[in-house]
Amino acid sequence: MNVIRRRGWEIPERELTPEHLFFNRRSFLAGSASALAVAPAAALAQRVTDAADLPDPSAGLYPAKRNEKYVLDRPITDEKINGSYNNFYEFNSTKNVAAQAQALPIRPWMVKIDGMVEKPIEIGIDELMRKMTLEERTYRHRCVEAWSMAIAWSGFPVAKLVEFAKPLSSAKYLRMETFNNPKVAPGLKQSWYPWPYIEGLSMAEATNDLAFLATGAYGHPMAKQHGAPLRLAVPWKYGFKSIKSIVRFSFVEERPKGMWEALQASEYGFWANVNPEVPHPRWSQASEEIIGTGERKPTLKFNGYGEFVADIYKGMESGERLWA
Ligand SMILES: Nc1nc2c(c(=O)[nH]1)N[C@H]1C(S)=C(S)[C@@H](COP(=O)(O)O)O[C@H]1N2
Ligand SMILES: [Mo]
Repeated sequence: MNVIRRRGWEIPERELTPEHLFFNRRSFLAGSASALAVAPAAALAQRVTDAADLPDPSAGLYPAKRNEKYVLDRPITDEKINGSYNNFYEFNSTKNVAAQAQALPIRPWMVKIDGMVEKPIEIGIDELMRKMTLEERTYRHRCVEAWSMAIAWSGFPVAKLVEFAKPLSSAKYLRMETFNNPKVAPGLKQSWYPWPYIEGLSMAEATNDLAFLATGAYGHPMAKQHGAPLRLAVPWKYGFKSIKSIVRFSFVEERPKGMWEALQASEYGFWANVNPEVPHPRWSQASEEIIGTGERKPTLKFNGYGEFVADIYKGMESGERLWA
């Protein structure tokens, strides 16, 4: 195993339970015996430089005007802290993934919109952004691992993408897919994960105003480790629902199976809203540690966003499993 130096603010091991906690001991052992996706430092530094040489054509769009409707009950997490404590399993399954993630080329970046739509298209990220008005929103996110962060995203509501895509009325779900290039992201070679990363929303969830597609954070284009150039932000759901680096949106009739659900359906269900009263099968969800502060707070139902989203789930409580 690689030894990772722990920063002072990092959550003590005993309080943190990784999502991927070894579903299959044999594949875990196979993984640690292999290179486990850690590139030699020199090669990594070279790739970071190469990627940094390309100017981001969208830089001029930031900072976007803040939408004051979404207010925080805590300060925004320091950018450095937030940018060095991430989950991005395509690169590796530690929180120390930022340097490796710089290898992801984000231009050109084509986004497919297909399935049950009037006309399937493929569109470059910059053209897509030109069709949208960017706004800034401050959101809190809560990972199922029991840590949380607050961030100022820039982007546009998922509802605007839906409007642009013109889905047929028979479409019931929005299925999203992350890039899948093992040459760039070595975690994708770990064949026991059901790649590519998939996530889904019901149309009611997707068209709720809180469902957001982020292109930027902290007043500039989003850092690659946060899922540049386009990631989902659904703050009332556990972190694993907020798919990063999206390349495809498909409008479908059948409920999509997300990557985590495909891996372990009993722990990571389709609906998976935040509920502190329903423990994960292996640990409590009652409280969370705010990264960078050492502070623990009680977790709120729907992560505190019930006033915006609870209605979506009315009447489903008995028939559907709404929690992770
Ligand atoms: N493609 C992809 N998206 C992903 C993940 C991932 O491994 N791959 N991890 C998820 C999980 S478990 C969390 S908690 C959030 C973390 O987002 P952050 O690193 O920006 O805080 O991203 C989510 N989106
Ligand atoms: Mo997560």
